[in-house]
Amino acid sequence: SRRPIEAPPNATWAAPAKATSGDPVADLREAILGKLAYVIGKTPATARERDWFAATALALRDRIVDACMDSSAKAIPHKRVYYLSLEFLIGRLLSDAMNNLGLVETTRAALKDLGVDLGDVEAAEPDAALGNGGLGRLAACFMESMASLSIPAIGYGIRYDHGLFKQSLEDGWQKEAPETWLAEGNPWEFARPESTYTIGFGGHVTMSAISEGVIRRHWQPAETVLAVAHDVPVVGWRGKHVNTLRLWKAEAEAPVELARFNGGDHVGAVSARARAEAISRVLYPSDSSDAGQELRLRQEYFFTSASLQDLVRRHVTERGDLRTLPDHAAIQLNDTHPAIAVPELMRLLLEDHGLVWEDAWHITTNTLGYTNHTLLPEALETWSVELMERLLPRHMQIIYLINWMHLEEQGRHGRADAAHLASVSLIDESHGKRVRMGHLAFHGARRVNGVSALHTDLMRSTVFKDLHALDTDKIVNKTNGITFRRWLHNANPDLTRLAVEAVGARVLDDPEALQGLADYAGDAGFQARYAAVRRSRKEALARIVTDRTGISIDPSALFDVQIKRIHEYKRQLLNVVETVALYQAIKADPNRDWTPRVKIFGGKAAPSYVQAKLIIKLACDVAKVVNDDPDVAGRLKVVFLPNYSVSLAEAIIPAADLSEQISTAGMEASGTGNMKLALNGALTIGTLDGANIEIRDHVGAENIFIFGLDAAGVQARAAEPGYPAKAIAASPRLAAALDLIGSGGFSPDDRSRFRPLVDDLRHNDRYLLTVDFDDYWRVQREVDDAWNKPKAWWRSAILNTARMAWFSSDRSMREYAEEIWRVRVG
Ligand code: T68
Repeated sequence: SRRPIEAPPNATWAAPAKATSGDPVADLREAILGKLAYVIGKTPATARERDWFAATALALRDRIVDACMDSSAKAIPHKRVYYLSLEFLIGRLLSDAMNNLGLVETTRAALKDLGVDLGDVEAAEPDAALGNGGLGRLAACFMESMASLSIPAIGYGIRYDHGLFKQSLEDGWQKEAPETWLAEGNPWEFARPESTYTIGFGGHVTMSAISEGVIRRHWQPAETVLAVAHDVPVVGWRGKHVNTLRLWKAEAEAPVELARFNGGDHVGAVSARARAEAISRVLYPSDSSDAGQELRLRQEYFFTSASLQDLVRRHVTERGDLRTLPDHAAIQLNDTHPAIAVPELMRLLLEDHGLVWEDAWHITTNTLGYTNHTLLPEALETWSVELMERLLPRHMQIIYLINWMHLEEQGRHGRADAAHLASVSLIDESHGKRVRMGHLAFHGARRVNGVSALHTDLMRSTVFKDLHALDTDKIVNKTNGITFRRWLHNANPDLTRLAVEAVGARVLDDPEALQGLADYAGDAGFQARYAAVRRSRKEALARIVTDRTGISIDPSALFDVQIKRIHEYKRQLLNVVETVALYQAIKADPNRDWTPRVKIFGGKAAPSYVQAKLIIKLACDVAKVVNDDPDVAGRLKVVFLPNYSVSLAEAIIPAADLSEQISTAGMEASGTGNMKLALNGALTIGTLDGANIEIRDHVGAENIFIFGLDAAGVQARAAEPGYPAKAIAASPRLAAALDLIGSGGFSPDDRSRFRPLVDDLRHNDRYLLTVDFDDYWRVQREVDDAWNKPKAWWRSAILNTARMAWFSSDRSMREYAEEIWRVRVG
């Protein structure tokens, strides 16, 4: 069943990386020229930026391979982490690679010798947008931190041909176009056709008696697809350790059905191939699950099965006995997308390796861990039993058996009342039979974690309450983190230089050393330099804004930033309504000394999320009116930057003065953008939600702007009938802003355009925007005042940078390693 082996498209035949001239710049320059000539087939005269990028990446990849061969990683590690994630939002890799190898200046100089600017080359790298948002970016940060901490790890995911769609704004309406990051190949990856696995779908289950009284079941899939490995090396800080991100590409067993082709059916001859390859064609663009779509379940099973087959094969090769799998492998499920791993690992152990049920269950439940990222009911994955039976009949049998034993166990412990059984069952029978993937992952895992302290508490008290009661040690908290190499060193080299000058170079190796910056928070000279760094990043962002939107913004204004997926619970609409209220207030009292602000928005909406797209349109329509109104000139500007991405985030975050983290309390599991912005010295305006609470605890309540209801307050208020009407009646300012929006004040061409948004707020307001509005307004005016006291403002900003040290993903990974994976660090 192996596919025919072709030469990998990205094979390299150039000279070995270890050149010997003794001059690192000359060596790298020659290496780049060699790649340009012999891999890309171009001369410096004909090379485009994209060619220089590919040549540079290939030359650096050789260095990574050298680091890999040099490192002790050659020896079989005692235990490996396998991080299964349907998304890895890695963005660009060149600056990570250069920085972690200590080759930024060497590369800059080598390219300069060739008349090429490093910045242009970096800009020519397409973002690998293999994820939607926080969950996918978290996986990328974790991979970098594991490599930096020398935790042996393999990340497993899908090599999507098309990552997250490109967003454009046509007259303020979001339009989606396919993303094509692989159009010119991927110089970072190694195709590994020798690591190819067969993945089955559909069919039926047969039985055979293997000895007296022992029956084995065998799945006979109706359809098979190949999963072909493509490896991207992930190099850690100072090149000490290299891990692998293994992404699976779907291929057909037969590239063409020759008989059909010869019979004249030229299209039909490749239809099976198209169906197979569809699995790794596109990333699902929704950041809450696309309920029930068959292709989505095929993607989930495809990459989970390939990954488990791969790691089981590796374990058998290295250790022989599968019974020791829990000692040598920790498999982490990033959300429920790979939760089918529970029955799949059971199936592999039972059917392919002949283990008995009890042993297989022991191995499974001592190897798997599950991370939950949401409690929103509509985002909790379930699959209809009907679809599962059709696509994965053997897995459905195994799930039923697991569930049967699980419920029997409840009976034995005297917990057999119907309500309890219905609540802990892996099958939801309330509206048709559906498999609850969260329950399945929970039951199959040794540890289950939330991603912030509040979120973990809410897991225990809400969605997983009854499962939690069965084993109160199972749920643990692992607050998210971000890699400082990407989000401080690479995104903000000037600030990093300042930190190094203040507290020493060890800040590069130890995020905790950033704390030392606190000593300089009140120092006027340091404040001036810190502010100058911010100023230069704001000027750079202003150029990008003008380039991409035609809007000119003043770098001396307060840059107020909300960048994240567009979602009602994240409440971009609250920010827009406050913008409208501010616009009205300035127009009513133009002579007051208003604090100049630029409101900057960025983010994509799921293509089918009508309400979210209307919020984008509203932000754009408000921007048009506000930016053209001479009455507010110099005080208020509004910008919606199109096509928000990892690389755009790297430009926006160092330029932000204010970070908007304003979700309805209890709804944002953690947030990680909040951490990136605070690390770069933006002050947060936010609710007591997700990791905001822990950020406040670290930076100090006097260095953050908190407003609104807390999670308990939200629960209580949401139960009061008619709360939006009451809140609007009590707030003339809110009422006026809603009236203006609802009556077409920003949409003269279609006066009823925004009625659906306003009507929803008046009559429904699931996210309690109306209830939090007045407090948000009040605290925004505190922000205005604070901005006018620069000494105190910069002191707070510097303290934010210093005290965000704990939010390094190195800390997160250490905690996972010790408390979930039981794997050695370093
Ligand atoms: C985010 N979740 C959380 N989901 O919203 C955020 N979902 O609070 C948290 O900080 C982050 O995860 C990391 O823990 C997501 O980003 C998705 O992207 C997603 C994608 C597909 C299906 C469901």
